[in-house]
Amino acid sequence: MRKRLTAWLLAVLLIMGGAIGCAQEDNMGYRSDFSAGTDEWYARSMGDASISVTEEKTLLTVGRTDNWHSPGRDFPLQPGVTYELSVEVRQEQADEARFMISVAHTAGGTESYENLAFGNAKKGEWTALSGTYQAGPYDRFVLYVETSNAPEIDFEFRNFEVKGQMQKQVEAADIPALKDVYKDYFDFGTAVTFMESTNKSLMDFYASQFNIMTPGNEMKPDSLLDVTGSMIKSIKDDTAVAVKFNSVIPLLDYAQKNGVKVHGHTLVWHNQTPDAFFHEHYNTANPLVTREVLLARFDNYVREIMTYLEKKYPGVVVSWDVVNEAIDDQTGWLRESKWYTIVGEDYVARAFEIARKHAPEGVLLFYNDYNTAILGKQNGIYKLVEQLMAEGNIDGYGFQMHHDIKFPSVQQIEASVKRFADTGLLLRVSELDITVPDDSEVSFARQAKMYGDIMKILAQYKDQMLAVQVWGVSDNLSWRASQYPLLFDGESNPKPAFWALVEP
Ligand code: 9MR
Repeated sequence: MRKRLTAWLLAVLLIMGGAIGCAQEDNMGYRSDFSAGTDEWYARSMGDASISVTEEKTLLTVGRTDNWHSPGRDFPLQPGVTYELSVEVRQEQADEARFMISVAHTAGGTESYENLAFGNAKKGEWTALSGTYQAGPYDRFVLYVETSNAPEIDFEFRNFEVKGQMQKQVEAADIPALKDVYKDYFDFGTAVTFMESTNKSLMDFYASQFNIMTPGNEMKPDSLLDVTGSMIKSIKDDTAVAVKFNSVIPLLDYAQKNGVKVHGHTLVWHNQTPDAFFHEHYNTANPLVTREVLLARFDNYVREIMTYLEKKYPGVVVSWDVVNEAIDDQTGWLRESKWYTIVGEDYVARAFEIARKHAPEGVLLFYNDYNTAILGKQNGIYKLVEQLMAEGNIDGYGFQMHHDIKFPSVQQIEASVKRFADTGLLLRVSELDITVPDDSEVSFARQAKMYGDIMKILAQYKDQMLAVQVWGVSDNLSWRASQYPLLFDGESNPKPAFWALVEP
């Protein structure tokens, strides 16, 4: 195991992909050097112009005929992170020339540009430019140095610096893939957020391990419902709904291109649903809508979503959580929510009926909940699921399984899985994670044991169990990051829990 770990560590230490020369480059930033070559700077959009390293170890650009003829270099910037950028430039041909550091960024194959730092360089004087840049949701960033009013001058620069957290080139290293380990049992997956889905190297690593992914937030009503658009549509028809897909598109694109399945989460939930959805004309100052209007809105909402997905991403979304967490932990029956208030006791059944009406053939419909291993709650979930089965619109039950090494016990988990398996429904584990109090070896060993024990139970139900998904990959990106619940540490190294899943 140590050997495999070392191989993995070596692979992930290939940070920022093979820099040459003595440029100072690490996960926190970059400083140009040019003592051993152009250091991966290249002539970008340069016509006949060319770059070379001078005796003073600066990077010289000559033969330009346009302002954007400039040297550029790829940087693995991380969307959302703010960077400090600086460089010193010098030119000998104009009395004064205006310089900029700019970025050419690419998303979905389209390149676009921003100017980030500015300075006026007087003839023969080294001039510093500095600025900041918060990286947007792009999958490629090329930083370059250009002019804005001196298209034909030659210029040189030195000390190009970028400070801030870079993306690691996480590689599908020499470790087993969980999707292969469990290929005769069930799909193995994870949750993925928008930020992760825009990071190509991270996604490649995830796709090397997992064959099904759930958007962590991006298919919830607060992501998919376009409140302003719905408000406008509601002037004519208060049951009309507008939807938007911008935050889930990067994941759907990736999944489609790479043959990864997607599980949709979630059509109905008491959380992360804009209040406007429940009010007349989508205005929270107005009264609540009637049962009929809410159900008609939901019907339109589901139809819009399913139609779009089927048209643009046929076959990608294989299953949905139709309703999430309807049962209250205390009462063991339906929790208070706007859905419950407006529609009444049968809102879950109506949601399934509508989802069934619009779901493409073969797309499976799940009820999803947590704390299934706790008897009081379990009884309520079971009763609800039985009612849904009687109407015939539910395909399966999803156990979230947000656990802790101390609670619940493996026996409780086993009993709950058996009880739902006995209904004959399909099953999935939708959000598995197991918290520990600290990152000590002892805690990680106990965590690994519990992951392994749970997998041994789940494997017994392989005929009904469609997928097992962890709720995130690396501890630092988890919703419970301070309790280290996942399979990889913040550096993408596999933890004992990962190896326990490889050999439970
Ligand atoms: O992982 C999600 C986190 O990013 C959100 O802040 C949170 C807000 O409601 O929802 C998390 O996902 C939840 C999932 O949708 C339903 N089960 C519990 C998950 C963890 O809170």
